[in-house]
Amino acid sequence: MKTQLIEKAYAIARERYAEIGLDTEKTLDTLQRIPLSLHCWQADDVTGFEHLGGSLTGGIQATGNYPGKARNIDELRADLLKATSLIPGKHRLNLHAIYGEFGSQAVDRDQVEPRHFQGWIDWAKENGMKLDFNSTSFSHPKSGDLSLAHPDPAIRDFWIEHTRRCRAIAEEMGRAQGDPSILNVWVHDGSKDLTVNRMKYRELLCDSLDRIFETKYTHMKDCIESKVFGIGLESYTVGSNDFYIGYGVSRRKIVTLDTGHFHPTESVADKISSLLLFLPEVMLHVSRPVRWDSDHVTILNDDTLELCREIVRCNALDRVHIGLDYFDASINRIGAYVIGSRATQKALMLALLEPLARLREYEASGQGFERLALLEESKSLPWNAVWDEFCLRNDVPVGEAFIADVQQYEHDVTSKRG
Ligand code: RNT
Ligand code: ZN
Repeated sequence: MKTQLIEKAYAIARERYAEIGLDTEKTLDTLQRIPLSLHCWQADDVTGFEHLGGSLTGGIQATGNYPGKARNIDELRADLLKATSLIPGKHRLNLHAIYGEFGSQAVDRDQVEPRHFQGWIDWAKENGMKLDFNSTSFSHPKSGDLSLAHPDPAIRDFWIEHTRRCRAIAEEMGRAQGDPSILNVWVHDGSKDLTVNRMKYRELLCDSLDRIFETKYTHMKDCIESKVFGIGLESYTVGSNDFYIGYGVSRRKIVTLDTGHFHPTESVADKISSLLLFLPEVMLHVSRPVRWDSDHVTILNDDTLELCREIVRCNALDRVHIGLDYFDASINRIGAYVIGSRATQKALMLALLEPLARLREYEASGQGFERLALLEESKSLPWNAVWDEFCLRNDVPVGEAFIADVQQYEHDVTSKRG
């Protein structure tokens, strides 16, 4: 698209928004300062760099066999840089414990150390990125249906040790980057069939977490992620939403809301204000649930939009951390990063361009028709011209132009991978 045309459209959009009391320059500025935490695991279908040779377990699945997945750390880094070159703004990188630099060594989960992530810390610094982190309880011989809630003390202790070490790694990342690294703890623990001891496993999980969180750190933040069910673990999830809200509020831990981890008609957006009343911060895993799968590529749909609107309406952009979490192995993986990230940013932009003051006046004076009418009309205000301007100013492709860049990279790089 011609630069001139983008700027012309933006100038008109700016005037149009000014008419309803919105300053698009302010919107551009705000969006510029919202980092997404890009999940490292879209590039390689959640494989990681351990040398255990097992498959993906823990009730999650990356379906599809599109060629070109990243096979090692260098390929993963190259793919991430390609993706971020097509996404406007500065973003964070969310690593999982299985993505350490283990060399040719088999480093078991209870042996991970900050030094295995020093390369990432250096690389992130070089590329102006900050790191977040995740413990990995799945894809391991010691993780059957249970990990932190395992009744066998040896297995439970193993996972407690792993998670403790992950906190120490996140602390080191946070210290090095001068900004807290957020450590997300998600465990798949659950049961395929009816369980008659729901309480027991929850007690074990609660105790494990208390032991994990014993050490106080200052350069990292803890968050805990619930789930509704996993594949093969359909009847019971130890770490349910209720469990983690209770745990988070009583222990002052950040609750992670993964948009794919709730019943299909439940609104995740509606949870933001409730959580923020009782906890200082919230972490998000923005995803797209489709039937049984919680991890399709994020798109600009009503769910994503409503989620972002709620963050803005709660005036909570500085209290909500926005991470992405999906893994699609059926399409170009770099393209998947770009689509999901840009969709989330578009949703944030739309949310920022809501004529909130006017809507709230209507609401306060009981003008229901006026509120609904303005909500509807604001959907078709020229926000896309503001979005294009945002891309232009960030020197990334405008509109669908990124498709060609992804194709080019596929032609030059990923298609040559075995
Ligand atoms: C799984 C959770 C979890 C994972 C990552 C890989 O259902 O969403 O966040 O996706 O840890
Ligand atoms: Zn998640």
